[in-house]
Amino acid sequence: MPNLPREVLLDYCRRMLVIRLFEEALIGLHHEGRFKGHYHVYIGQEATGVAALGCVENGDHLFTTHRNHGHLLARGADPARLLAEILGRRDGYNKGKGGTFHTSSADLGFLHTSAVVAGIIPLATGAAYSAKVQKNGRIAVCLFGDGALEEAAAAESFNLASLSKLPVLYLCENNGKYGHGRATGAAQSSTMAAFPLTDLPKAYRIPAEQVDGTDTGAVHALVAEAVRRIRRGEGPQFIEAQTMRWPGNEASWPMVPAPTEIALAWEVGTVPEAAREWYRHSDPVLILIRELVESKRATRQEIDDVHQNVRAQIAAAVKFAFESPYPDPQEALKDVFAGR
Ligand SMILES: Cc1ncc(C[n+]2csc(CCOP(=O)(O)OP(=O)(O)O)c2C)c(N)n1
Ligand SMILES: [Mg+2]
Repeated sequence: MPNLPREVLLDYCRRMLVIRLFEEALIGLHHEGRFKGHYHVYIGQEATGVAALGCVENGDHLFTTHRNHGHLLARGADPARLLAEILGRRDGYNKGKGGTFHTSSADLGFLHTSAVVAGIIPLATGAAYSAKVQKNGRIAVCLFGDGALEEAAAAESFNLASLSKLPVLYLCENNGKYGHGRATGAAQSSTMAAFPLTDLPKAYRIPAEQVDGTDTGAVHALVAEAVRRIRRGEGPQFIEAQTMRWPGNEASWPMVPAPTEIALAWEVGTVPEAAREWYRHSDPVLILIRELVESKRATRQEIDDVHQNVRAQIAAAVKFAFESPYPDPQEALKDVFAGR
């Protein structure tokens, strides 16, 4: 059970439910044909984003990827403005110009979000360099997928960060860990010759640890310690958070096998047979809920109340986002860097 105050755990649980219900709503809207285009959801990785980003401070520089919705929401993004951005509407975080792949918010610490795999790793390293030169006490946190390690940009960044002892946390979300019954440890979702993935940063003398990315308490403890080391001037740290693939992501367009209900923490009979194993053993939201109730830190009623509030918040976000107008075409070249 996470060694954290009850209020923190309940807040983490709420944030994780915001992410889960936001993503489920998004998938539903897409299936109804209410918006077009590709998008990636953070379902199954909520414990990593929420617990890790609970360890940073305002002013730290955060960088994320194509799978960014959960990271922004973990840091307190308004679901209504985030959805408006994904729909390309005027009230979105970037006035509808960033979309699902590039939503950023400097106020929340996210200086840049890029769907270019590994594109943010050099940028986060540069932000860490700037913080070191300016001695402003800030750190950079770079959240990326296991696939990003295949890119040369990752290796170059690790080298520079290690040589210059830069204040940066590289948080690799390996969402391809093999499930029960398969050859654990045989391969990752990415095609890396290095195994385990932590061998790569270790070759550059960057301390690297693995953690169960579905375990809120374990992620929090490890990230908090890494952040302490970085702030003490010990240089870059690397964490690989491992999660199982969410069954809804098996197809190229995500499907929701079963909408998340609190009751699923105890009984998964309503979930299609093929997906039950994930809901029983690998769903970070249900794992935390089970832990909270079984350790008597929260009652089922309290969790149900949080769930209902989040459900209402997401319904209001959907209404807000669809009511937000598309930007005026004359605004297209405003706030963009592209020159003529
Ligand atoms: C440089 C680059 N190459 C290829 C792609 C296409 N692409 C989008 S997501 C993705 C997989 C990334 O895997 P990973 O980093 O593990 O993230 P995950 O989707 O598993 O969270 C790829 C190859 C891209 N966006 N950028
Ligand atoms: Mg991956």
